[in-house]
Amino acid sequence: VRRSANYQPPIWHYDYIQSLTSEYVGKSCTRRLDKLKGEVRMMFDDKEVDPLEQLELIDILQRLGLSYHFEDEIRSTLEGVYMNTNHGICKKEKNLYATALEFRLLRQHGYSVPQDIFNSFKNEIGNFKELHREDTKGMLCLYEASFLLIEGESILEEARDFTTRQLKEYIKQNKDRNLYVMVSHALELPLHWRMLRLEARWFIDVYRSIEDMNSTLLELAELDFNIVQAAHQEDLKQVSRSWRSIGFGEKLSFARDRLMESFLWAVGIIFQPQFGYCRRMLVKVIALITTIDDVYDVYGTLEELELFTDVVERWDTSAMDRLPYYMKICFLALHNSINEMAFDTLKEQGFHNIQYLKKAWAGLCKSYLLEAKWYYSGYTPCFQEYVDNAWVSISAPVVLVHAYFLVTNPITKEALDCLEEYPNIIRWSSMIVRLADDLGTSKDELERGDVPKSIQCYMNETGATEEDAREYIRSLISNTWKKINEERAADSPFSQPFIEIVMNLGRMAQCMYQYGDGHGVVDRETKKRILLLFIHPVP
Ligand code: F3P
Ligand code: MN
Ligand code: MN
Ligand code: MN
Ligand code: MN
Repeated sequence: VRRSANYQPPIWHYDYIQSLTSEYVGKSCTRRLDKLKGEVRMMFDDKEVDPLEQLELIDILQRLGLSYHFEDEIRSTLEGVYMNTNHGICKKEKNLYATALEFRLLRQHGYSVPQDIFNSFKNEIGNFKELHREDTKGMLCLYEASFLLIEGESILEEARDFTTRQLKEYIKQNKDRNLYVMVSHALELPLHWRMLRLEARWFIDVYRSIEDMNSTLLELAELDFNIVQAAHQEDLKQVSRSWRSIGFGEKLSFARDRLMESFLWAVGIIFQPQFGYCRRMLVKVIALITTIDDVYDVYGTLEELELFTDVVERWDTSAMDRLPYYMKICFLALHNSINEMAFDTLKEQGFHNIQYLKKAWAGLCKSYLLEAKWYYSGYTPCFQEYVDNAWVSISAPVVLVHAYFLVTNPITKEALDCLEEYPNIIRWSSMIVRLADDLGTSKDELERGDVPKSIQCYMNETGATEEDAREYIRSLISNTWKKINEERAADSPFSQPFIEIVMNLGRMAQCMYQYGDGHGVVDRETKKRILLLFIHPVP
């Protein structure tokens, strides 16, 4: 007998998606946008402004989701700041806020700034000085900065713990409305871990009510958000046409049909309008993953799954005959979709990448199969054995291998060799996706019948309670971010845009599973987010 997951049917129908329209297209829009962009550029040119104001401008542009328009200006401003502050050693000793802001922005942009610059805010016995407790703005800024730490940076760890405690105290007293909103938002998830588009949408509303806000920045942010949304709607329409022609919704009705939710993942990974092709291909990859995952986790028998895995490894349509009908549909759709993407890469870049793509898919299916075997034999692996497979079975490596080819030009031999071995940064990001997914989905998965996930493996191995196990998983996520912070500053054959994508995938997972299974359960938080990002323009 086959299991059933009783997944909700999709709530975003084809006709609805095709009917989406936006006013934010056309010449008059882009003309206004260009004018506003020009005004912001002039703000960077003003040499009279003090460096702190420059840093604040960069921070606001980033939070408003606008920084991608001003990459050159931001780079050269930070270069200047870095040089002037004696390689990151800040002279403004007394101002915690300015020091923390400078530290965060410089590290974000790849400068090496030592954690020691925060020593001057500590007392003789090495604790953060109590006098800073009342400086909530400074506390908040230090809190956000502390998440750019790498392993072993104990000053930043202390800073994170200290500021977390102070900010929690502040929340209880609730003084200034705007600051309260910022603080509680930050405590929920730090800026460094947040999905960019949702953060931009949230911050536009916050910024609007800030007393000394700059109306040019606000207008630009609103307009740009809506223009980007219009571009996203076009991507969505295109990809929904191709998803409908694949027809999984009809033929594989046991599986989740999650085009719109897959689109949310893709936008979390890369949102800039000029990357439409990359976005659309990633949506397809993620929607395919979602279906095939259900074939393994829910519907297929072990015998069928062995056959399917073998066919994917061979990547050969002539091996399909032995598959049941639903798996033929599934494999041929996968094979054709991925080969089509490989063809596009060959055409555009002169490079044939199918061996890399199919290897990634075969790796995913093998990891799925191992989990299925564990399930049917009632086996509970120890925690390490579980995660050694689970960072692959979460599918993040497949997504990232595709993403690499979709954003890289030229493709280099060096990067390919590195990609084949799955470099650390891909492993860490995948680990975050896996752990976040387990926190959000394992309860339902176990109820419907699935392998024990990280929480259960840890409990089984250590005898911990579920709450303790969850706390442990959360601390692992936190630690894994430190490793990512370290890797992304290290020498690497990958481009900055690709490294951003790798981090964004981790961020997107923490967003998707923030309140439970946001990918499987479609009508709660995820629906609200989709409305906010893709359907309703900023008023
Ligand atoms: C395979 C799935 C997901 C994970 C998706 C991850 C992406 C797109 C990077 C949604 F569709 O969830 P699920 O909880 O069933 O994965 P699992 O590996 O636990 O079966
Ligand atoms: Mn699953
Ligand atoms: Mn699975
Ligand atoms: Mn073939
Ligand atoms: Mn799961």
